[in-house]
Amino acid sequence: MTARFVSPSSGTVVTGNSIDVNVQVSGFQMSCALAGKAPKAGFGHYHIELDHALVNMYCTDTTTISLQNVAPGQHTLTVLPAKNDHEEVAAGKQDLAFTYQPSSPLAEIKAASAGAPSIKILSPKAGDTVSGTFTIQVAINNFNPSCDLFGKANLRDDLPGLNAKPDARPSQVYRPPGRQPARAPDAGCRR
Ligand SMILES: [Cu+2]
Repeated sequence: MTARFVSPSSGTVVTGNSIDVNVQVSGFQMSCALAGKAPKAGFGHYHIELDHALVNMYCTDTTTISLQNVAPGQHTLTVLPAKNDHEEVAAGKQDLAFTYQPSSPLAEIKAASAGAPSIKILSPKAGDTVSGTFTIQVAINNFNPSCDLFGKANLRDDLPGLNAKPDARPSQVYRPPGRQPARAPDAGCRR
């Protein structure tokens, strides 16, 4: 199993606040439907890391990586093939260096003082019968889900110096799953 960046090319200078990547895999077929299931020869997905911290899993050739809370300078993107159970196949990975030189940097998202984080499954209910693909609805308490912060440093509310007021920017406001535009592996947060 291998995964390679088709684009961007190594050493690219990124002036926008996200990176569009195009990945080509070989030796397996991509399937997010099989993610989290038992490994099956010939199937899997790939992971992307930013500076060796996992951003997410992917099953399509193209995706976009947010540079929210990323400092200007040199960084590394890594693409790694993964089996259905998320075991990475290190022999098939590729590292790519890039420089982030934002022309209009994003405002940093800071820690919000929010109390003890928790999450609860609202649907399905215990004992419900489900089949095929089904929707999970959750209630989130005391944290702001953010896909843009995947793979970035943790924002802690237990360090007084980092405390800030909860920010109501759209990227941080939780939308119930019913209002999500499309189902995606990372649909549990808002871009
Ligand atoms: Cu995975």
